[in-house]
Amino acid sequence: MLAPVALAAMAAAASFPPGPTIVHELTPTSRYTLHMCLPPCACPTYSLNGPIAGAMRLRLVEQTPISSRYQVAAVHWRATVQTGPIDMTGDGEYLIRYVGPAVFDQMTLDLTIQDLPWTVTGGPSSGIGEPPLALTALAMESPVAYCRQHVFSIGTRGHYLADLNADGTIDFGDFLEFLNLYNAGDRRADFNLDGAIDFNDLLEMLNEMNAGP
Ligand SMILES: [Ca+2]
Ligand SMILES: [Ca+2]
Repeated sequence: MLAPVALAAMAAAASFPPGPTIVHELTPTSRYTLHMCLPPCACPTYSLNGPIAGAMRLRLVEQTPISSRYQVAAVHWRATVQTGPIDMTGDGEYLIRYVGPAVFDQMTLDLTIQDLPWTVTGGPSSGIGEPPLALTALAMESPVAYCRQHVFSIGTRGHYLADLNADGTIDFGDFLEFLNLYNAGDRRADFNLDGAIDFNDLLEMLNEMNAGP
């Protein structure tokens, strides 16, 4: 049997209305490093590195007086290193904690990189805000496994998915813009990223409008 406190926590989590989806694009200074041949491998250690680009989506899913938890979804990043492109996809969470006047943030991502699963963690970034519309100098790394390690130094710029006219808010003007994109078959109307533009995307747009801000 679940304790009353646990039940209350579940009810609170279930009833929390999710916030609007924020699309975070990596900024051009974002870098990726892949360390190879780490111990216990006996080959000479070397590193590949290069810029990394792409996007991910953040959405507020839980808020308490001392923390905000954002679901991270649709991570689609491509690093370009000396041997060519390395694609990575995944999801995770972004947590902001308030301890007195201090603010801490942490990103945890479950990524698939070259067909292998990796958990990447990092933080804090600088310039933390609510909602997080920019992440600056966020350093993340994976554990060492398969004799290698993934290291990231990223920055992002965020905007609301539904803010199609880029004025910082979500309102009827964005809905009209969505209808234009929808009718034109523009891929920006593919809100659920399934490759098709259909009624499900329209429902997503309505959900985003209800979510605010
Ligand atoms: Ca707008
Ligand atoms: Ca779609």
